[in-house]
Amino acid sequence: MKVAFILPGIGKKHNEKYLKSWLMEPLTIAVLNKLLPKKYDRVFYDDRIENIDFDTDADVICITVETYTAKRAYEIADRFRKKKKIVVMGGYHTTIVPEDVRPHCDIIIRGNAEKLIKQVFSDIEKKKYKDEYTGETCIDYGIPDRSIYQDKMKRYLPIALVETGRGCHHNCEFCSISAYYKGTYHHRKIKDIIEEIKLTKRKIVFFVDDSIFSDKKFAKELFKEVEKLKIIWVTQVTLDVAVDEELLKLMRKSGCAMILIGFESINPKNLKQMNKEWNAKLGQRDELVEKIHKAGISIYASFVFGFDYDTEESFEKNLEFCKKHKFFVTAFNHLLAFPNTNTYRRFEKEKRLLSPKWWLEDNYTYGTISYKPKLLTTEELSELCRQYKKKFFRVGFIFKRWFALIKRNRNPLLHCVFWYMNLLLHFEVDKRIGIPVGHNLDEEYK
Ligand code: B12
Ligand code: SF4
Repeated sequence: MKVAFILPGIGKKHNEKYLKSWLMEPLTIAVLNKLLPKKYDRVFYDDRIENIDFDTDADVICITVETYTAKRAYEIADRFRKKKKIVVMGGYHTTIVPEDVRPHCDIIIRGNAEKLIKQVFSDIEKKKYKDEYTGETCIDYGIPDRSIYQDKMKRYLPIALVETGRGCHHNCEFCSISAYYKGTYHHRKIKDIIEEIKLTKRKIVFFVDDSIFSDKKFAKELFKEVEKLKIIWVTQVTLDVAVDEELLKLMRKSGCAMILIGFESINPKNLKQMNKEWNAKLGQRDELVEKIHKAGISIYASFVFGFDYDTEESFEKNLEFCKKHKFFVTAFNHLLAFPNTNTYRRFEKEKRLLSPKWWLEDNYTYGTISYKPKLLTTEELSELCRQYKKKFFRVGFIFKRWFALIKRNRNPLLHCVFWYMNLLLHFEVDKRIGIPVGHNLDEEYK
């Protein structure tokens, strides 16, 4: 039996390449490749960079589905099903909104695949499979098998993606992690993580965890081991990281160069509404940021606009905050009602969803606001996000922030990352807006 793994792309504008900053190695596929029993043949198509062979001799098609890639995933699935292939779908969107995915596949996998895959494929072989399987949270896969995309490595950004754990102990209203993992957290074995990093041979590692110190004891032990590898690493954490000085010190010593922090909003009323008021209660935000900077760690500050108390002034205030702290990079994104999150349910109740299945709309493009904001119009919200991103990525401000980085951290590799990311994002602001989500990518690589 032969299996084809497919990572669907979001879409891209006609005659333009897929966004470079989205082209990271597909860790999900390496993990699934590891979990699939060795006896099966396999092939992988990365829809972001190559044509899918719809005439493949694979018997089973495994597609990973995120909300943004769902439309494209369904199109691919429908074509394979016409050819009588068995289509299996899994991933975030599948787990969170199975009813959306069900009509497009033969088997739906909800949750983690670790404890299921063997069973599913054995059932397929016996032609006695169920149409739905639910996996419990489990992250015990040993070391992911990247050999399936080794030939494509040059096309991806030169950063290794590694998981240390899954889930997050918080429950923010808008978050898909919270909808998937429901406030739980599980971590891997430290020896597997270290072995994996060594095998990737990369000097920059992105720990893709959403909250790397949900288990502090584990995190501290991990960082002591990572220190021996002499790598630089980046990750995503919550602002409370600044409260524990020992943790910060261990992070820095082990090579942590940058952390993405979801500040989301600096307005306490917004934070309360999104169930993230703990963020504001930690203490003075400015002091916490300074503590992190003082530890030599840079910040990728992530903000989301469009909450109920946001006006144009919120953008200005946020930019002031960014100017004050000269962040490494920022994201000024608009709020999105991801399906089955509490934000989605609230908007549904308040009749504010402009399109309940925005991700499937024909004319849905990246940057389109799919709900009614309270104090801004949809056009204003979209345009303000664009304008303020532009302001942040102005060349003059990039230089100012670089001078601040020189004082904070002198690692030359990090300075290369700084310029690479800032220039890339400087040029990508307008490129992102209007990307047709689910746009048929088939013809474009020929
Ligand atoms: C790394 C990452 C990125 C990277 C690269 C992503 C990539 N595809 O290569 C970058 C930074 C570029 C990125 C960008 C974006 N991302 Co992102 N990203 C992640 C992150 C942090 C890790 C993904 C990962 O590798 N996980 C590890 C793997 C092993 O876990 P997994 O995918 O869940 O797979 C397991 C199961 O779900 C299941 N499974 C998954 N697929 C399948 C398929 C089959 C057939 C089977 C059987 C099982 C199965 O089995 C696996 C093992 O148990 C996740 C959050 C997270 N922690 O997972 C967000 C996440 C996936 N991203 C998200 C979003 C929204 C985006 C953006 C749209 C953000 C934006 N506004 O621009 C873009 C879209 C880019 C794109 N799709 O091309 C959301 C998706 C939410 C949703 N409802 O779909 C997530 C969940 C983050 C969040 N906080 O909500 N992202
Ligand atoms: S802290 Fe981050 S990952 Fe955790 S629930 Fe909130 S937004 Fe999601």
